[in-house]
Amino acid sequence: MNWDTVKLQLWNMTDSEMPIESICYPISPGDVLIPSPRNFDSLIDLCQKFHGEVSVVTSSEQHSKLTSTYKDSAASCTNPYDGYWVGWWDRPSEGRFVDVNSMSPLAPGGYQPWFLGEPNGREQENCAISWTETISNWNDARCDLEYCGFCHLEHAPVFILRGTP
Ligand SMILES: [Ca+2]
Ligand SMILES: [Ca+2]
Repeated sequence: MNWDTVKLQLWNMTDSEMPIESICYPISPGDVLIPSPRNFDSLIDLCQKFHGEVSVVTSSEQHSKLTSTYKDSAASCTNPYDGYWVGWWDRPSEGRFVDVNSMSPLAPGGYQPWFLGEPNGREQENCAISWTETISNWNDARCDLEYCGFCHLEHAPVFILRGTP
């Protein structure tokens, strides 16, 4: 059969226009959870592909919000470890945690709720995560471990397929 010339006829069908929102919907801009674990470099790459950047936690309000979003989606994150990337690292300069996007250090009095004794990983652990289960404090973890993370998107070119009614 030559599919270029074939004619198909559909019976008992009606066509109708439907609003795109009924089929899929855009994710709101802001801190968008990437619900699959990946290492920190891979999260940076992915956020850039979405024309955004890694979300950097800078306040307790934002921290609570992201933690609850993460917990709501923890099943789809299937993290091998508890926690999510919070956007601070000391890879460029050991012991000096900076915002991964701007490379700015934490302002005096800024929000960075390390767990007691953390950060403790010296050159081995350079990327900060927030735990979420029994405590929500931060830990410096190895950057090559896989955690879920968030991208900060001004525009959200990500759609969730909703299925047709
Ligand atoms: Ca370190
Ligand atoms: Ca640590």
